[in-house]
Amino acid sequence: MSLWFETALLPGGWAHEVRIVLAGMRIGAIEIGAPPQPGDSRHGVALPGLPNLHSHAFQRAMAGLAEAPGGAARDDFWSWREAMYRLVGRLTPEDVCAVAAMAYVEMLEAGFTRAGEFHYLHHDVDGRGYGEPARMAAAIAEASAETGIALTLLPVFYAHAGFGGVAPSHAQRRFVTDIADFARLRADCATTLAGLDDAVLGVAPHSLRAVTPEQLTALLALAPDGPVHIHIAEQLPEVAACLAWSGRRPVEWLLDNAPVDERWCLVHATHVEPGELAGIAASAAVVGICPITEANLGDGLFPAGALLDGGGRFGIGSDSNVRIDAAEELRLLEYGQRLLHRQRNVLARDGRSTGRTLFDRALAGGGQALGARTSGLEVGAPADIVALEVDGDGAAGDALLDRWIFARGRVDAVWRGGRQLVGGGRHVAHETVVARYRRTLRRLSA
Ligand code: NGQ
Ligand code: ZN
Repeated sequence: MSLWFETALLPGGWAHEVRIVLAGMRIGAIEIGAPPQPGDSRHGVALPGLPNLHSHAFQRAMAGLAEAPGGAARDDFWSWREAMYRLVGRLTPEDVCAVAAMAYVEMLEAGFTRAGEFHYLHHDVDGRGYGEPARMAAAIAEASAETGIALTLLPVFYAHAGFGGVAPSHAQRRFVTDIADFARLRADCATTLAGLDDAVLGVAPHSLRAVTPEQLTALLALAPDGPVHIHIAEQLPEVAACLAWSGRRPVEWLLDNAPVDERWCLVHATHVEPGELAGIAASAAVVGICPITEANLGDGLFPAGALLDGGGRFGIGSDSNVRIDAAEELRLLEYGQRLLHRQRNVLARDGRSTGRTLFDRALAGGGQALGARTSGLEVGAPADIVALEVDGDGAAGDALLDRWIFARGRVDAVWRGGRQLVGGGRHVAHETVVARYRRTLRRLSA
């Protein structure tokens, strides 16, 4: 089976008339300047699939449903979290599978080929563990298998409601374990993932709010390799609480007290000072920026230009999944910087266009953060390929990425592990997944 593209973004740059010969799940050969052969599937622009480094799939069930003031004196991240916890109180494993499948279909249709699932909804509605500890993780794995998206599962350890070991609230009962239970849960997750192609297992201390320093050390001992993800410095009250607890800002504390290196993904890191930014860059960790969610929740703007100036790395995540769109995440990342600095093309680097810089960095950073390092479309790599429609208007090279991200442009087809999952912009299981998702939402809102 071979695919033929008018043009393709290869690790060495743009190439024309590119045949990609599939060898099972991988790329077997790449021919450049080759005419299409009879039987080749012909397409426009080939890009490597993007990693989505931070998702809470279940939150797709409240997308667009928390956009009216809820009666809190101040509607902000924390009041949104109350609404999110109300959803958490109701979901069954079947619901989670249906909602996650919807989110993963939308991710694939947008050009994401791997999801980093920051998974903390572990227990039954009464807060007790399921008979099978990783029952909820199995629902996530099932949604991944059904939709075909590659999965990096990040089982989350959650123990406290605030810095200094504050007891968890009732609303957090479905998340909470001790280290021994978490070790069993994570081992069960490994078994669950064994049947899933290219799956990666990591570990995720939820945040410095939810985990004590001792627990953080114990978690790292449980997971000596693989990705380590943590939410950090997303909200100013979190920075203030961390300062009150330790005298250090969250990122500062983490860099001083944990072996942060290239395994790590610092999710958000919105509120950082120059010294912290330099520390992140020096550690080779990836910053997990989630522009749509950070805008939706009123988090603030991460200083992305300064990160790049200091040699730092980033990837993008869809986080709350309020809207799932890879191009839009990249666009909003740049637009936030433009509005802040009153300049244009703030994140363009190395003499390349903004779209190209954003895409290359998000590809490399996302792959690193999800334990699936990639330099893109090359022989031996997984055949994770996104085809954009061609407009036939003469745009070429980086302008194709710029147009996809900033102007107009649609994902036409997507292959993940050599299997075509999206054609004509639609996932092969779109209808069934949407129908089941709607039934699930009707039941949840009844
Ligand atoms: C989460 N989401 O775990 O889903 C969090 C909210 C918290 C974001 N931080 C809960 N965007 O951080 O306490
Ligand atoms: Zn998150």
